[in-house]
Order: sequence, then C-alpha cells, then structure tokens
Amino acid sequence: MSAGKRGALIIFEGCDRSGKTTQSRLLVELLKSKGIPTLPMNFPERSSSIGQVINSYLTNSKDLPDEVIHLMFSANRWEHMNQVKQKLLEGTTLVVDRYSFSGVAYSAAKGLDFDWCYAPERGLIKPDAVFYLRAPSNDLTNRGQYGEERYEKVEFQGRVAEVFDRICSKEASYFHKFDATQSVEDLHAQIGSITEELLPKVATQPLDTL
Ligand code: DGP
Ligand code: NA
Ligand code: NA
Repeated sequence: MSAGKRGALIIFEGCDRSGKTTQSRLLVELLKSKGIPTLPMNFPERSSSIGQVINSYLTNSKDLPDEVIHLMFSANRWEHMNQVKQKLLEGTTLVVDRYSFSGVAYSAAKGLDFDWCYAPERGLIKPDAVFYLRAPSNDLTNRGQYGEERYEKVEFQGRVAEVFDRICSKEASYFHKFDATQSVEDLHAQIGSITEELLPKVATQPLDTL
C-alpha cells in the first residue's frame, strides 16, 4: 500500500435475519477479487472473555441487568479498537457485521434511554459507511424461523427497527438505507458500487470518532 492510504471502516446494520451476513460476505469477496486488502469482522466478537459472557447472555444461559449487558457489548467493541485502528491504518478495509448502532438499537428497544445508550460508543472509530438493511419484521420471520437466541422475537425486532430508523435519520451523512426485501444480487450490486466509490475518497481522510 502507498504511504498514508488507509482502509475504510464499513458496517452492516439491521435486525436479525435482515441479510447482513450474506451481504457482508459478498462485499468482502468482491473487494478481495479486485485486489483490495479486506477483512471481515463481526460484533459481538464472542471469543474474548467479555464475548463469552455476551454469548451466555444471548443463548439465555445467563441473565444480566440491561445496563450491564449494554456496557459489556460496548466493552467488546472497545477491546478490539486498537486492532481495528491498526488494520485501517495499514490500508486494510474492514467489513463489519454490526457495531455501535446495534448497541443503541437493541438496548433502547428495551426502554433504556437513547442518549445513555449512545454515551459509551462515543470515541469509537467512526464508520465511513453504514449499510442499513431495512425490512419489516413480519417479513423477516417469513424468511424462516427465528432462532432460539434472546432477541429473536417479532415484536422486539419491530422496536429495534424503529430505533435503527431514528439513528439512520440522525446519522444520515454516512448511513445508506436499503430495502432488504430486494434480491440478494440487486442489493449486492448497489452496495458494491457505493463501496467502490467510497474507498479512494476516504483513503486520505484521517480517522474520526463517534
Ligand atoms: P449477531 O451475532 O450479529 O447475530 O448478534 C447477536 C445478537 O446480539 C443479535 O440479536 C443482535 C444483538 N446485538 C448485537 N450487538 C449488540 C449490542 O451492542 N447490544 C445489544 N444489546 N445487542 C446486540
Ligand atoms: Na442473530
Ligand atoms: Na454480528
């Protein structure tokens, strides 16, 4: 990589089963096929000690107060920030399945205060783009059974979507909202072209924080 050229921080957000995992995989494959150094990441990152507590919570083998699990999800992002920063500065583009916006959306959907939820995310590296895959929650359940994890309930996902919508309007400068009911190929084509336009633009911009 040439000196001073950084990679982009690209995030996928949306409700459970909105197609984030498929779209992020396709985007990583596309960028790699063009010779762009790219790595996939996923939050929550369940392998660290904090990640293992989050995993126990999500699989319902552990209960924690809403505030406590909120801060653990945030800490799980913070514990990976040095690695994220280093990769970006090396010129690697990161394609990340969920970030701070899931943190706010899932906790605010439980009734926690929106600004309180956002506070621990302040200072994390700001994404260059967030691809928000929006689908009606009843449509998402028709895609197949929700799994067994804690948040995979239609009514709750509807409230999560409302908070995502609110964040999307506040952070409109770098949020890209998509109708997730489109075909996988159409969605991938749009996301791919936005990303290819974005990479050269951000390569010389300093990293910013949320
Ligand atoms: P995933 O492995 O990406 O499917 O995420 C697992 C579940 O955790 C999913 O229902 C979304 C939820 N989630 C992801 N990030 C956060 C977060 O920061 N806070 C909360 N409360 N939930 C989150
Ligand atoms: Na999930
Ligand atoms: Na994830």
